[in-house]
Amino acid sequence: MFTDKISIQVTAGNGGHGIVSWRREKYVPKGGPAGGNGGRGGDVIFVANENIFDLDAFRHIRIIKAQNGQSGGSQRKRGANGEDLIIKVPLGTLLKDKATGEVLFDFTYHEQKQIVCKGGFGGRGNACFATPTNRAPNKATNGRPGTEALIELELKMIADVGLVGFPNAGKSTLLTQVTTAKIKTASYPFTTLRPNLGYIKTYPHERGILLADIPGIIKGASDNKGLGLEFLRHIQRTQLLVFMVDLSAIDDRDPFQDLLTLRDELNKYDKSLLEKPSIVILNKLDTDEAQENKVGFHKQLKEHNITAPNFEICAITKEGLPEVVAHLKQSLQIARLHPETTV
Ligand SMILES: Nc1nc2c(ncn2[C@@H]2O[C@H](COP(=O)(O)OP(=O)(O)O)[C@@H](O)[C@H]2O)c(=O)[nH]1
Ligand SMILES: [Mg+2]
Repeated sequence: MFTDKISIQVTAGNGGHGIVSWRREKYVPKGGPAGGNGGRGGDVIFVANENIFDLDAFRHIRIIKAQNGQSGGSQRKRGANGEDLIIKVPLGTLLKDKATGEVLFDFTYHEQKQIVCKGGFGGRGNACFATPTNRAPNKATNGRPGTEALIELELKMIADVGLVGFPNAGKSTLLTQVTTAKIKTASYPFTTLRPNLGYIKTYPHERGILLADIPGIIKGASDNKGLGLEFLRHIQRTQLLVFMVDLSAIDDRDPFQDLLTLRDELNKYDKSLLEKPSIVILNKLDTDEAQENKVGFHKQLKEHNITAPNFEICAITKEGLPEVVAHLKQSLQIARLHPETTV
């Protein structure tokens, strides 16, 4: 579970001003006061929507402002109200006061509505101020400003794909290359480590794919070496695992042994992890070493009866990545249609 956060300044519309105006009609020499009232400012209303799955729509929005009410007109005409601004958010969104961190609203069901900022009342025109003793008031009031708030939207997201691999396998590079929307996350509470996340937006009203790089998966992770356990816990909730190996075998590593070690660590922590759908990514195919190692690697995959689909890529040049992303999309679509079949 990862937390995505976005800060936004929200402002409701101001009320329109009332005006001073006088009746001017043919054959009516002394026209009375006829200045209309201003319209009400629009509210900013947040509504939960079950067809939205992330905060991606807010990624580049810093300010949300509803329409102002219009000023009053002559002949007692009332100014038009500002339109309310409806903002859709995914279920599970927390709306917080940015300054205090206090949770103001918690969106839990479809179409749940909250007025977050209230539009200002319109001002009054001079027609409103006429009294028996003052039939020609030369007075109108201004509309009231809409309320404002600096808010934070917070959404917990479950990683769909867990990326496991030794340091330098190219996990961060892969995430950067496939990411279409940057998720801003908090650090883990007990460390300064930030999970390395990639989010692939598929279609506007479809859940995208959240990939989480699970650092700390090294030999001994299941004994909690290198903060392994916390990350392994994240892996349990994912739908699909990506084992990433550096086929160039720098530092005299053995890529296939790396794969076995990764699988072994997962297995030691929770046997069911290896039953999850998974793929194997062979990275750094641009290097001569990888070209040499790949034949042996495939042979050993067969010998060990590891049937997970495998992909040869070069994360740096993006070669092979479209195929990986297409596979992830397809597998997750199936997993989401049949949630009971995955762990
Ligand atoms: N030649 C080559 N180098 C790569 C490739 N992908 C990643 N690297 C390099 O490998 C190093 C480690 O990559 P990084 O993404 O930080 O690995 P991580 O530790 O698994 O996150 C970096 O210097 C990358 O530039 C690749 O496809 N080819
Ligand atoms: Mg990294």
